[in-house]
Amino acid sequence: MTQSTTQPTPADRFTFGLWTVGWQAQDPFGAVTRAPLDPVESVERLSELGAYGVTFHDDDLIPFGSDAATRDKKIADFKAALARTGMKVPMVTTNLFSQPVFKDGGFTSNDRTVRRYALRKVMRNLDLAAELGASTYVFWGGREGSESEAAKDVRIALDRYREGLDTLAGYVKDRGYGLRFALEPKPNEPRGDIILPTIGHALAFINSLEHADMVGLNPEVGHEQMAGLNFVHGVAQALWHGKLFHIDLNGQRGVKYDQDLIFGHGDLINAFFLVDLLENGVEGANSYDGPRHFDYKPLRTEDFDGVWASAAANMRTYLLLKERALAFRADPEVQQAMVDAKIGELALPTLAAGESVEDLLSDRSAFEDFDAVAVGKRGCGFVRLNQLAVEHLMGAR
Ligand SMILES: [Mn+2]
Repeated sequence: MTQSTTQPTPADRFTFGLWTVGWQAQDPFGAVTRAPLDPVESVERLSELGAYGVTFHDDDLIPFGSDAATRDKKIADFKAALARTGMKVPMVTTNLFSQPVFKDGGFTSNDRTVRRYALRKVMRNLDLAAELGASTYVFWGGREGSESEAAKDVRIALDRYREGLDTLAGYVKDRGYGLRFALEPKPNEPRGDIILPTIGHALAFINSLEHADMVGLNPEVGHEQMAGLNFVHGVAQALWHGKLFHIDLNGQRGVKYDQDLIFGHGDLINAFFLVDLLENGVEGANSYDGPRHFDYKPLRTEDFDGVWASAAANMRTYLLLKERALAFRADPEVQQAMVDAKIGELALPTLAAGESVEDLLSDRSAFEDFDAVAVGKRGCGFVRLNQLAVEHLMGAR
C-alpha cells in the first residue's frame, strides 16, 4: 500500500460535523472532559488533515440565545476561515433537541407554540445554509417521539411531521434555494422511541410528502445497527429508490446505546461492504456521489491530540477500505468465485424479453421437467466468496 492512496485530499470529499470534533464529551454519567473548540479552529485543523468541508447545526456555530451582533460575528469569522482554507459547507442542519423547549420534539411537540417556534428556527437556518452554498439540509428528529404510547398519537404526530416538512420544502422552493432535504432515521435515544425509526419507515413517509421529489435520506451507520439492521442493505435500498441524498459514517458495536465510534471501529466487515457499495456500485444502479460525512464522537477518554487522531482515523480507514474493496473486485479468483456464485445472473430478468405469463406457463423446463430436488442440492458458493472478501479486508491477499 502506498502512502498516497490513504492520504486524504479534498477530492475524497470527506466532511465532518462541527459537533463531532467539537464534542466536549459530557455523557449522562459525567461532566465534560474537553474544553470547547472554536469552529474556526475545527475548520483549520480539518482542512490541514485533508478534509473537504464541515457541516453544522445552527447552535454549533451560533450559541443558542446569541444576540444579533454575536451572531453576525460568529458567521463572519466562520466564513473567513472557509475562505482561507477553501473548505466547503455541503450540508447544514438544525438543533431541535438540546434546549428544554424541545423536550417533546420540534415538529411533533404536542405544544403548538413549540411547533411554530421550531419552524421559524429552521427557516432562519435555511437562509444561512443557502447563503453558505449548502446543497443538503438534514432533519434528525431525535426528540420527535415519546416514552409512552399514552403521550402521543403517532398517526397525528406524522400529520404534523408532514405538515412541517411540506411547509419548509415550500419555503425552500419559494425562495429558490438549491437545497434538498435529507431525513435521518434513528430508532431511539434520546427519546424512548423516535418517530421514523429506520430507513424503511422514512422511505415510506417520504412518499406521502407534498414535495417528495426534494426529500431523501441521510442514513447513519450506527442508527440502523442500533436496531439490529444491516446498514449496507438499508443504504442499497435507499440508492435503489434514488433517495440516498447524504450519509453519516461512524461505527457501532451491536444493539446498544448510540456509540458514534470512528468509522470502521464497529462492524468492520459491514463497513468494508459499505465502502464497496459506495465506491463500486453495481453498473446501472443508482450511485452516490455526495460527501463522505463523518458523524462520530471522539472517545471521552481522549485529549485534543486524540480528537485530531480520531478525525484522521475516520478518513484513513475509509481510504484503506476503498483500496481493499478495489483489490477485492480486481482479484481474478474473486471474479471466478462471483461467476460460480451466479452474482451476475441476478441481473438477468426472470422472464425473457417479450415472454408472457402464458409463455412461462407453457415452458415445461420451468416447472414440469425442472428438477427442484437436484437444484436444491447445489451449493451456492457464498462461503468462498465471503472468505475472499475477509482475506482482502485483512490484507491477507
Ligand atoms: Mn449516532
